[in-house]
Amino acid sequence: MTFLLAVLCLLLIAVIVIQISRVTELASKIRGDEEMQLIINKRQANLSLVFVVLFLIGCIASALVYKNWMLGYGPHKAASEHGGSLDSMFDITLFFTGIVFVVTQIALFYFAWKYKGEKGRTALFMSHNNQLEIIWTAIPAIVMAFLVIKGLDTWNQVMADVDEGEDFIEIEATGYQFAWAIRYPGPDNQIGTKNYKMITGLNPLGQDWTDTKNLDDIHADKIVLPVNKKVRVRITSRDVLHNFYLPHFRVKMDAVPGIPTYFIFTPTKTTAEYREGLQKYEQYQQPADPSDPTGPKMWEAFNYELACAELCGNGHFSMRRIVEIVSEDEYNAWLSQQKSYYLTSVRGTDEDPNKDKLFDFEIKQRKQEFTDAVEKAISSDSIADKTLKFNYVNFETGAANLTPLSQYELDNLVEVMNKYPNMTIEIAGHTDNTGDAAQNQILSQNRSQAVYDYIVGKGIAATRLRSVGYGQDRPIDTNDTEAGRANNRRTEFRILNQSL
Ligand SMILES: [Cu+2]
Repeated sequence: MTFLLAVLCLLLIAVIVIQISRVTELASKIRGDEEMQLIINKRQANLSLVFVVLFLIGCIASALVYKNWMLGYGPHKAASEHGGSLDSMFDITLFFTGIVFVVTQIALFYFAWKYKGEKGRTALFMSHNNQLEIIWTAIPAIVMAFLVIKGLDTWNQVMADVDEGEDFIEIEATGYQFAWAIRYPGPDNQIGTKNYKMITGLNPLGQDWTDTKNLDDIHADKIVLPVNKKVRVRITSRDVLHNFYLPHFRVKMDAVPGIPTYFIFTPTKTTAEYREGLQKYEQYQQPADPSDPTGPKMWEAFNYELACAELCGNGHFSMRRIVEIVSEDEYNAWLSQQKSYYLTSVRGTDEDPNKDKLFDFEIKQRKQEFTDAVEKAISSDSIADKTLKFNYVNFETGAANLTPLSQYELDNLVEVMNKYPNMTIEIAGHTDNTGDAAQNQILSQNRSQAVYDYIVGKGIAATRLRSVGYGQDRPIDTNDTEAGRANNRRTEFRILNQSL
């Protein structure tokens, strides 16, 4: 309906314009061309005066109406330490260019009106005027020099790198089509090295897993930072040009494949504080989602955001990421929940170069788990609870040779048996149902014997343990799936007796 009305209006305006031009044509026939031209000159000259007045009023009015939506004004004062200096630079430039803008617009249309074509008026011939040329060269030169020098000074302050020994958080943002990969350094506060040649599906950034700095690095799905703490962002790209843009912090830097860039900033307002600032303005009282009038208001739904400011392809828009500025405590709480990407996604896979060794913290962690489980089994009365599975004892396929990593868990058992000198145990081997049952029986017996031998070899009296092979007779899971069969292939020990 609105569309139809708009089309009708346009049609009517077209008809009026055509009619007026016809009337003018007829009038010029009656009055003669020259006289008609003078009338048109006068009319156009007056219209240009009307135009400049309406235009300047429009400029000022729109600036006032949209002031509270624009960065740098109203509630959108910079939320970072350096942001204010960029904003004031912007304001100073706007002040000078604003003056020039208003004066030149007025002069342009005023002169068009004043020197409109009139009967008997001829153009003035002036070859040059030194004084005028000096004035219009000198004034812009002085203003420009001032703006450039002040701009350079601001630029140098904003782009300064961190000083040595300074306390800061370093994170890394890698742009790719079409998202940002955000990496935190983890507890060691150091971002690990990477190499684009190492990029795989499992290793999206090409981190070098032989570099221990990488092992605790975190891949986060948003940027969370503590307020009033200096942040250094390493900015890179994996494919095409992107641009790391945090509008509310006045942070903007190209992400260039092959050329690492950086930006340093200190957030000074938490997300909650920024929302409070918006709350004071009536523009932000509208519902954030127009189709849900009772939902959160615009100020409540506000979030800082990371955008890509380079047109990088058809999914460019989807590079938006949420940025949260929180208190130091909230930041630490969030950080402690984040998991190392290596340990959660790469550890133990074929891409893990450290597959055949255990890290100290893993040895400690597994020992803690083991002793906790044994303590629990000791204090329980049920036979089922007293049966414990070796989680990390493994054999070579089809054989009874212990893998080197099995020793850690067996050493834990030796330690427990030394702690409880009266404890006696049964070691039980189990297989899945693939292959021949009699063969499986022998294999399970040999495997439990291998564990027995290891423990006795560590000085535990042979009378305190016995080894049994149960073959495939006691599955704890289905033998129809690979996962189930893997569960059934196991070595267990059962606490027969202990004196505390
Ligand atoms: Cu992009």
